[in-house]
Amino acid sequence: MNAPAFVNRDEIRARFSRAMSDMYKTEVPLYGTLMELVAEVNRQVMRQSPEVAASLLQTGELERLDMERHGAIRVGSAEELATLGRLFAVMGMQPVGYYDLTPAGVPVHSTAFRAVHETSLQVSPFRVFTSLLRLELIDDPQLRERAREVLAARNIFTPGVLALIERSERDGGLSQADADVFVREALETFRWHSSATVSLDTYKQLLGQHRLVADVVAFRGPHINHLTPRTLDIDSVQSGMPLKGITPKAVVEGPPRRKHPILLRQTSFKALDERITFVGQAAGEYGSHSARFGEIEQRGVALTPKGRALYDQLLNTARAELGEFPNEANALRYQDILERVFVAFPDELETLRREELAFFRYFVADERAAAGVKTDLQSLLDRRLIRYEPLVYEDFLPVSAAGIFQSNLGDDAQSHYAGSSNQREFESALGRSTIDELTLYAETQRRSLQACSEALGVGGLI
Ligand code: OOG
Ligand code: NI
Repeated sequence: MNAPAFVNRDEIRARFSRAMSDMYKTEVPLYGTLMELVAEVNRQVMRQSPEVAASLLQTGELERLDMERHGAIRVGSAEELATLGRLFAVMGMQPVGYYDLTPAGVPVHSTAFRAVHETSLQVSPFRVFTSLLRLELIDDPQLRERAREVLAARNIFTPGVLALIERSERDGGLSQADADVFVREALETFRWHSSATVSLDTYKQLLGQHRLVADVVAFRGPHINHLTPRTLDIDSVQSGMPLKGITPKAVVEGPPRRKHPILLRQTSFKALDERITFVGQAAGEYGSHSARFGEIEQRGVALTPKGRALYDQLLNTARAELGEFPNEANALRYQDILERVFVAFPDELETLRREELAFFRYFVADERAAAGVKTDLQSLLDRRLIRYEPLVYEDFLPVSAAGIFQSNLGDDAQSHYAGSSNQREFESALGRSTIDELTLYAETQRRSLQACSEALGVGGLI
């Protein structure tokens, strides 16, 4: 008997990401508008900056750019998180990183499910920022208990998807036919529902605790709350948004504009106010809820621990000088401060590399045998036998994520929580540990050097 032919997990993820995008386009038409704007700006950058186009071609990012996006969801219990982890594993997505949002007044902690190897990321870089609500931070014990009950009574997965997760775990993969059904059924978990699972009264109490508590507890499932395309020039998209009738948040999150982008810059537009039917409402009676919004991101080079420490230090300096949360009124001042402070972060690729501030991928530039050449990396670079390109950052930033949450929750949502960061608790809910993203970047860099080493027949590059 032949071994069963399983669909590659990367292929399932690519299909799922496409299906998710199609669903969200019909649910939130503004997302389609944003996609068009991003595609326009990206085409323009490619036309105007041949060096950017050449670099993206070398790393393979050019091919993945049009399908590149991340989504975000929020779940309410350990069981939901653990099952989601298993669902994402069917598509080759693993939990990378731990983000604690409580210091920023958002009662969740999070991880990002994504592919971890550069060849898988090349097939589909789809990521989902996934947050677990920290119910223990609800200070009213009665309401906390009520929220727990409501969450315990819901099932966010279809029986079909649960069966296929089990099958994939048991057999080691899914057949073509099963993969098709899996994508269709998995999508149901992320769908928007215009009816709540609680009364308007309970909803308002939950809202009184925190808008996020209401968003997670009052609905049938963890609706995808945004889907974010990747742009090559976020400032152009930011200024182009009003022309398309979209109002962006005042401040682009992350580092300032630079010649060589680092990490991640993000901007978003306000959540939509959507009509909701609550339990017990008469026909024709409605309330509303806002959760879903739009976001754009620009990705730059991944930083080493040393580079990341410098980024965090400079961001803190800029924020301290601003003296308050960035907002509409201080946006221009914040941008000035940020640009001035970040002058201390080198903006030449060779400096970033030599000072080990960022990760790179190395490529053979010339196949000629390296006979007689000293085989250390610097000599090979100097003789242009090897070249390098920035390794793109695949993850998220906690301060930026907090800013994205805040801008969509309104300023009234800036609560203060005494609870401490609790990665161990998050991982015990998830049922496994999260992967350290820095290790992944270091491995990709090392593999690229290894490949050069083998192709040129020289040792000692790593
Ligand atoms: C997630 C917000 C964080 C990002 O891109 O940093 C995020 C959420 O609102 O659920 O998506
Ligand atoms: Ni996002």
